[in-house]
Amino acid sequence: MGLKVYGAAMSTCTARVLTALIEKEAEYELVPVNLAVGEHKQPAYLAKHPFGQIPVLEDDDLTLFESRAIAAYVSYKYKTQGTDLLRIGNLKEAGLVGVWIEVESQQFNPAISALVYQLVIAPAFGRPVDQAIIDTNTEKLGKVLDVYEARLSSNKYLAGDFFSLADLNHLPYTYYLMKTGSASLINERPHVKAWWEDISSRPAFVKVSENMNLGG
Ligand code: GS8
Repeated sequence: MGLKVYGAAMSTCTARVLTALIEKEAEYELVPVNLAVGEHKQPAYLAKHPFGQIPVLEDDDLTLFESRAIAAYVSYKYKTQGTDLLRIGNLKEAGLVGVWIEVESQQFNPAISALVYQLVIAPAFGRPVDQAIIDTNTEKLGKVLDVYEARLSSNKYLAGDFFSLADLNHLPYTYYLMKTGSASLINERPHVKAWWEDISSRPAFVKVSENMNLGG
C-alpha cells in the first residue's frame, strides 16, 4: 500500500508534507479532509490525529501527525532517492539541519503563522482582523529575519551551502506572506530575498503551490 496524506492542498502544513514527498520522488495519494464541515473533529479522524488537525500520514500500519515530523520521516524512508533533505551521511551537516529545523519551528513559525492568519486567512473567511497582533508579529518576524539575513550572507541556504528540510519547512507560510503587503519583510533583506526566490522556484514547490489558493 502506498503513502496516504490526509489533508487539504491549500493548507500550509499539508503543503509542507507534499513538497517533501515530491522532493523525495515518493508516490503518495492526497486524501482530502473537509475542514469546512468539521471532518477533522469527527471520531474517525480523531483516531488518526488526537488533536484533530491536518495533515496525517499513513504508511501501511503506521500513522503519523505533525507536518515537520512527517517530512523528516519521509526523508529518512527515502534516503537513497530524491533530494538529500537531512544530510544523513554527514554528522556535522545533519546537526546544522537540525538546528535550523528548530529555528523555523520555534522562532519563525510563531510570528509568520500569526501574520498569515491576520493578513490572509481571517479576511478570506470574513473573520475579524487584529492590528495589534499584526504589529507585534511584524516586529518579531523582522528580528528573526535579521538573523536570517546575516546567516544567508555567508551561506547559500540556512544549514550550509545545500538545500535541506530546514529551508523547505519555510515554504508554505512564506508563500502566503509574499501575497501581502508584508512581503517587504522578505524583499527588503537582499540575502533573504535571493534565498526565497531560489527555494520557492524549485519544481516540487512550484507544483504544490499551484493548489495553494487561500485568499485568492
Ligand atoms: C499544525 C497543524 C495545523 O495547524 C503541524 O502539522 O505542523 N504543528 C502542526 N493544521 C491546521 C491547518 S494549517 O495548515 C489545522 O488543521 N487547522 C484546523 C484546526 O486546528 O481545527
